[in-house]
Amino acid sequence: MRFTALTTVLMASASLLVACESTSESQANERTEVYTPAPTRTPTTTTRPPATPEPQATPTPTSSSLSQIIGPFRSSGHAALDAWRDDFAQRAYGQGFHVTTIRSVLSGIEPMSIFLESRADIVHQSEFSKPIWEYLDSAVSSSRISNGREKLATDASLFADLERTYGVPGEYLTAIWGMETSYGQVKGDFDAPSALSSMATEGRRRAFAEGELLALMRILDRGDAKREWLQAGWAGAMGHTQFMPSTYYAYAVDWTGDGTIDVWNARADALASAANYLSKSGWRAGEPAVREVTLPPAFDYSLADGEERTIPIWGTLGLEPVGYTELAPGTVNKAELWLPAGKDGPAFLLFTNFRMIKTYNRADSYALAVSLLAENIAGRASPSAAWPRDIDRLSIEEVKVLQNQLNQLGYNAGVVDGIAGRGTRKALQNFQADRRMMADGYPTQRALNAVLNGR
Ligand SMILES: [Ca+2]
Repeated sequence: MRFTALTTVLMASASLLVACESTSESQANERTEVYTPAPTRTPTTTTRPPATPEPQATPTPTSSSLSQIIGPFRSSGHAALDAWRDDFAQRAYGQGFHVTTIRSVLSGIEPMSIFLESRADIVHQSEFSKPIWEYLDSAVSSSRISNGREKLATDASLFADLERTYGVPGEYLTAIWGMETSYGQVKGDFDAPSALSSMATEGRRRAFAEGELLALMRILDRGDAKREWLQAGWAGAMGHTQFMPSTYYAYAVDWTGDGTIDVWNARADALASAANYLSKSGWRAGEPAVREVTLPPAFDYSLADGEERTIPIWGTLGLEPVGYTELAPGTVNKAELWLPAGKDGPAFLLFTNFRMIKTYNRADSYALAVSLLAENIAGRASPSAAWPRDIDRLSIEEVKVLQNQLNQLGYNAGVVDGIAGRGTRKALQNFQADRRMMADGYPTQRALNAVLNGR
């Protein structure tokens, strides 16, 4: 989701979501609400001025008098969390937040073991060891597609209004909703202040977590939400479309017009907020995110190199659209060719809107899942080409060997982490191209052998 630091959390958040989804059906607790169409309404919060904390009337108090003003807090039972809270509360006060706001956010926090007994790395690694087709099998499952079609039909007038206002089609909003929370079934029932406070106490992402806690204070000061609503996934992402507090503060809107932005229970508020966020990030109305293509025989796979080229160039190179009459709508200028599973799998042109989805979560696999889910929800079966499920993939340890060897040979595969991301694939492609090999950059046993023999 969105910008820099947040994306990392959401990558982790999405991976946990995927990892947990099969066991989380019992969390289903979606409230039903009636959506009343309001075609001419502008969301009310877009015009509301940002709440700036009012300066405190008193001169800067000393540290001991500060703790008298703010505290004391009742112990959370975790000494490090308590110590961090005392310090952070004083700093929040120094930034001008009211004591009542600070106490509202921080009083009832509880330690969360996922941060304070560090288990997050295990979750992180399991996603990246999965081939993309296994990730897509669960992310774009047939049940998620059929549920998405149902949601799109049920709220047809809402989605039409949102597309008119923000330019984002209903199938994409539905797909993000499905990816983030399985259409509101798995929103997370952690207390957001507890999650972010535990993250801050753990320390590695303290500045980020504290920034998100300050955003929660601003949200309460502005009157958008109530303290007891602030439930989140384990990493602090909130509601139907899993907004981090700072994203909520900057982009969430009150579509229902009741004066609150209830992304937890009012799906119309949450979906409008996601649409507003994508729109403000630069979503291009009338354009897709991806389009599947076929490549001609003897294609130069080194052209799938992350570089954008114009649509006419791709046409000249022999790319053909799959399921459409043209490679891209006329308004599209440039696209990147991506072969997620190398030459033997589906090929896609990626457009600007693919990058917009990556503001939600910067993983290419996530953006592809949203795009394919959207296509399928809209009734267009995609992809049409099969994934190379029997290909001789590399284990995490073998990818490390590949990365290390590429680095030694002078191809910059980056950090040796066992994750074959864009950097590793580009390095492998350059190695292959220099030796006039088929240069798709997909890390197979054959590719590893070539690199090991290529010194
Ligand atoms: Ca509302």
